[in-house]
Amino acid sequence: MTDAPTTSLPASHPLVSGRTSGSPLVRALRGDRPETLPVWFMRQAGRSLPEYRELRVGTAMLDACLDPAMASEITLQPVRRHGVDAGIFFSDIVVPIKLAGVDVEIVPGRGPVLGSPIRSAADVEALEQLDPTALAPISEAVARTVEQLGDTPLIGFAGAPFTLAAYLVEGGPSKDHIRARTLMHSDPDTWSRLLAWAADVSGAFLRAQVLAGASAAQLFDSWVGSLSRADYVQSVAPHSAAALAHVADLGVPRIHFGVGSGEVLRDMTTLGTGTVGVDAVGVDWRLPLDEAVRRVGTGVTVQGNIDPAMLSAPWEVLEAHVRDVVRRGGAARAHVVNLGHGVPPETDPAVLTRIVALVHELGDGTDGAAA
Ligand code: 1CP
Repeated sequence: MTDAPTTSLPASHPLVSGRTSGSPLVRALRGDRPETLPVWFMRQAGRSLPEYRELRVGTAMLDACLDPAMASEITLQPVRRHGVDAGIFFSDIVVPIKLAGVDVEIVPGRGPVLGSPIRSAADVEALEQLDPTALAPISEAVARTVEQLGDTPLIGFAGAPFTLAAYLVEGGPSKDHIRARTLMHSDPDTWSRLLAWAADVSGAFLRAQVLAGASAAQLFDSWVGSLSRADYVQSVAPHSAAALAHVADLGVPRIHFGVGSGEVLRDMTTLGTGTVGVDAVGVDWRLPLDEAVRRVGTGVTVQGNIDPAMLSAPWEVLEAHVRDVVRRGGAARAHVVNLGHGVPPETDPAVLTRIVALVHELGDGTDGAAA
């Protein structure tokens, strides 16, 4: 195992007190191969669980995120049910934007929608800084959750500046993020100031979660796949690096995930610099993990990449796929098993529980048993 990095976390933090520092997730993120592979699922907290749907009745999504008792309970539900190796904090990438005063709601069946999109230099100028005291409900929810999780680590997360900008500029979900990419080229100065603002807001959100007890931090750049490599390196990666820099002094393992990221996977690993800049890189379902390792090298842990579409396939088909993912992940220094993107809402939760049991039977993933 690599040495624990230096940290300015409080002594009571689970990574420092030792509660989570020896967990399979943290060990794998730091480059070790624990006896059993860690597994968790993006979007494990949410719509696939009946207990989630029941609890959410009558509460709007962002209100649920800002209610510490409810956010904590929703975070814990999949950990109890599936026996996954980590909780992911129940929140949303637009929560810190809302706390900074932006008029945004999450519309059921659609996603984040803004009252008015941010498109001009004046719009960006008018954005306010996030008052750190506004993050109190987040810190409280994380602290409550970590208390209940015991030795199981909690993953904190935030949206990467580009993915946030895709919502801010478009005003809601969009297919190819055309308006956002146009702004990047037509007004690079406004673009850069918008992404710098988003990096600060996301970075503060991430830092609050880690200080309150999260043992890992994941940056979601879900829409990075719509960018060319040149645009990513020049106009996006430095801002993602700035967002992650908010937790650099804390020594918490950092995961960088994107969808459709094959062209930029190496740059997501280096954050646009010459050397590895994160502990783990999340890979979507399009790229086999051994090919991902060929692209990013063995200086970083890989996370992924069960195809979410396989969750509704017959078990024999899914099982063979999971075994193949684990076998290919054997090429990496370490592997955190996950999906290639989030759990689809219609997924049968029993299937997720079964995957966890299977992965835990496959040992450290390198003994060929998975073949
Ligand atoms: O009513 C509901 O249940 C709303 C559905 C929902 C949920 C459960 C949304 C709206 N957000 C969430 C929670 C959420 N969002 C989590 C919780 C923890 C977990 O993973 O279990 C996380 C990590 C996110 C992050 C998030 N929000 C991302 C990045 C991850 C990803 O899936 O790519 C993105 C892109 C969003 C925006 C968003 N929020 C909600 C939706 C439906 C969307 C996507 C909309 C679109 O397609 O553009």
